[in-house]
Amino acid sequence: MTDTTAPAPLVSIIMGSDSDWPTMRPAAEILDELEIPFEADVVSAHRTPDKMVRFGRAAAGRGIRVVIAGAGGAAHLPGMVASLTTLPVIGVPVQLARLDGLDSLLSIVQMPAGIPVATMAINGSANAGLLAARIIGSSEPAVAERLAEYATRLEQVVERKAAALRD
Ligand code: RP5
Repeated sequence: MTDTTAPAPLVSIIMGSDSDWPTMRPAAEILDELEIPFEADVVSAHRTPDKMVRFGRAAAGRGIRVVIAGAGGAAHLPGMVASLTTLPVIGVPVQLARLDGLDSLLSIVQMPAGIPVATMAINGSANAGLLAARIIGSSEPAVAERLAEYATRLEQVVERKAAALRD
């Protein structure tokens, strides 16, 4: 049954295959931690092209503010979705067994002028979650505040580790 009390998602995490989920999960974990409602689904540029077009055209109207799109190999999903919406699209190159993810990175990063995709590092989905949060935080002070707290916690972890090293 659909939970009608759940807040509407602001971020959509899509990926070319369910096999991408372990790589994309850190984006979901970051958004959870920052209390940003999100949704996650498999949308394939090649295997479910009609679904991709429907998704891209409807996302903004459904209240989505940022799309995070992960794909591996011939990774056309982020660029194709960016061509179907004016929402910011963050691409995550997923590393597959061959070519070390370089194929995914290059096929996402080399967009033609006019259709931007913010490309993360290979398997860099945690930063995709953080970038999505920053985009939302630029107009929502509560999210910006949680991002500042996240940065402070990160700093404390690094300092604790450095102290342990010195002891
Ligand atoms: C891409 O093909 C997906 O994004 C995935 O990274 C890759 C392999 O998909 P599976 O064969 O594991 O479903 O479209």
